Order: sequence, then C-alpha cells, then structure tokens
Amino acid sequence: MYTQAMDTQRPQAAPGRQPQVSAETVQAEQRFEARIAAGEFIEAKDPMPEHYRKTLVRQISQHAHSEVVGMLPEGNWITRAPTLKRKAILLAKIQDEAGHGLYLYAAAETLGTSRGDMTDALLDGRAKYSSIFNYPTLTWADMGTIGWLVDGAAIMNQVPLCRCSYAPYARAMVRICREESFHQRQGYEALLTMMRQGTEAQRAMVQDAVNRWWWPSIMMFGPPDEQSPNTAQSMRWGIKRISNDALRQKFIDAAVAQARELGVSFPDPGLVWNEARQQHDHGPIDWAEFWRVVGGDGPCNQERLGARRKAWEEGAWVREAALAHAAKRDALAQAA
Ligand code: BYC
Repeated sequence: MYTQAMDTQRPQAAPGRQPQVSAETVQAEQRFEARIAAGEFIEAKDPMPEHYRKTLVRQISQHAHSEVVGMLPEGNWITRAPTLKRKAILLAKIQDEAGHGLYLYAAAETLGTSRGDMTDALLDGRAKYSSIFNYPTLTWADMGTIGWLVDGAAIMNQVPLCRCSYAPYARAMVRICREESFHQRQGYEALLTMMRQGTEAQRAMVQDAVNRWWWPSIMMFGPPDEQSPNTAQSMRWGIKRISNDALRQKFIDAAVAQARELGVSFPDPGLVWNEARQQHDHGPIDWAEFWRVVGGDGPCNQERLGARRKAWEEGAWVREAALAHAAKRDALAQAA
C-alpha cells in the first residue's frame, strides 16, 4: 500500500521563487526516472513522484468512472433486446463493465485514494468520464454499434495500457482487454446479422447508428496531440505508450476495412486512403463539440450524472450496513 512518507514530492515554491529541492528528493527522482528508462514496472509500495501518482489517480479513476457510467446507455436496452440470446449477451457485457470499474477503482486505491473520494470527485464534476457516454442510445442498432466502434476504440486505447509503467493498472488492463475483445465481437456480429439477414429497415437502422456514433467514437481518443496537456509527460513516464492521434489513426485504419465487410459507410467524405502515408486521411473533427460534451453540455450529461447520484444516494444504507457489520466483527474479534 502507498504511504505518504514514500513520496518524492517537490515542495511548493513561494510566488516568484525557485522551489527548494533537497538533494535527497533529487536523488529519489533520478532513481525513479532511471527505473522508468530501464522499462521497470512500478509497484504500489515503491517511491514515486507526487505528480506521477496524481496523474495515475486522475487517469485510472476517470477510466473507472467511464466503465460505470458506460453501463447506463446499454442498460437502457436490456428490457428491449430482440431475443433471449441478445439479452443474455447484453447483460453479460454490462456486468463486465461493472467488474472493470471495480478492478480500476481498486487499482486507484493502491495509490492512496478511496472509492468515496473518487465518487465525490465524479459527482461534483471534478473528475471526468469518457465523452462517448453522453450520447443517447436510440435504437437496437446502437447496441451493436457501441460494441463495434466504442469497445473497438476502447481496445485500441487500452491494449497499450497493459504495458503501463504502473503495475497494478497494467495487471487490471490485461483482464479488461480480454473482456473488451468479446464486447467488440458481439457488437460486430449483431450488426452483421442485421445487415445480412435483416430487412431493408434494419439495414437503414444500422447505417443511421453508425452515422451517429462515428465522430464521437474517434473523439474518444482525446484531443489532438498538440492540444493534449498530459500526453508528453504521461508518455515519458510510460503511463501512455501511444499518443492520442496515433491511436486514433490506427483505429480509423482498422475500422474502414470492417465497415466495408459490414456494408456500411462512415459519414466523412474526407475519409480516403492516402497512398503516400499508407494510412487514411479523414475530415476535420469538431473539437468544439468534444469540449462542449466534456464540459458537461452533451445530450445526456445531466441524465448520466443524475443516475450516478441517485445510485450513490440509494446505496448509502448498504455502505452504512457494511461498515457497521465490519465494526461489529472487529469488536467481536478483539473481545475474543
Ligand atoms: N472524454 O491531455 P489529454 C470504455 C480529457 S471506457 C472525456 O489527452 P490524457 C468502455 C482528459 O481527461 C473509455 N475527457 O488527457 C466502457 C484531460 O482532462 P483532465 C475510457 C477526455 O489523460 C464501457 C483533457 O481532456 N477509457 O472503454 O493524457 C463500455 C486533456 O486530454 C477525453 C479510458 O479512460 C474523453 N474522450 O488522455 C464500452 C482509458 N479525452 O483529466 C467502453 C484510459 C481526453 O486533465 N485513459 N479527455 O481534467 C486514457 O487513455 C487517457 O486518459 C485519455 C486522455 C486518452 C482518455
């Protein structure tokens, strides 16, 4: 478990003055940087710079929140799944997301934060969650499209996180990625069924869902590298292994071939193969929309946070009962 005493924290400087950094702190930072440069993994009990710890708490907690909020758009369709098989698959997928949230909250807790603090930060707007979950799920085809594109984007982003320099996060990501792979396949298979065996109306429904989810999916990777304040440091520390733009490009290149096989198109006339780059070019991304949604003004932000707030409040008695039970058990153990 992380302890404060292990920090190699740089003291705050008075305004206009250089911070006083002890030789011991500088040496601890140098040892840490050397471990990172040697490709070593950092464990919870190892010394680490305070900024490294904070960056991880920010990213891992936001990732956990995304998994949990991500259950909401899909939960909307459990009672309306078209067959028993589709309903069972959807239920399993949503339960997986809950599990991912739990592994990730547990990984963040190894850094000295608590589930309660992380939840407070989500509910009072200090912590973010993925922009993608602020869009509505209007038809059954949205379930397949989320699996294909949203989980597909998540896998592209998360596979490199299995090699994140912080070992508890990397270990959680290995299991999460295996499950995400099933999520992506079930989505693509549901869409293939509608496209190949469905009616004209079902094929149109799939194309409509793809039209609505394409741009938000490629925004999931975050702002362009030159506007990403965290990427450079996170890559130096081996938290992020591949930049936002590089991951977005890999995703787009893979998705084009999958769309062709499926028989759908993407709503971007600028999406063309560039022979010289051996990659696809794409049209301009509406970053104003992205920042609006991240800032709380997307189509479903209020609804999503409202649902999380309600769940947290309605679960208060369970947390209280669990704490009371633990206290009683401890008292009994001490008496014995
Ligand atoms: N949405 O400097 P940048 C899932 C924020 S869950 C909202 O590039 P960073 C799934 C960013 O936090 C998918 N905010 O940041 C679940 C930062 O703000 P703060 C979630 C975003 O951290 C259920 C600011 O913009 N995946 O897969 O270096 C069903 C500047 O960005 C977004 C993860 O969380 C966004 N899309 O890079 C299906 C993976 N993008 O924090 C699927 C782990 C950026 O400074 N996270 N921001 O206030 C990461 O890989 C990185 O945190 C990100 C952002 C690539 C997301």
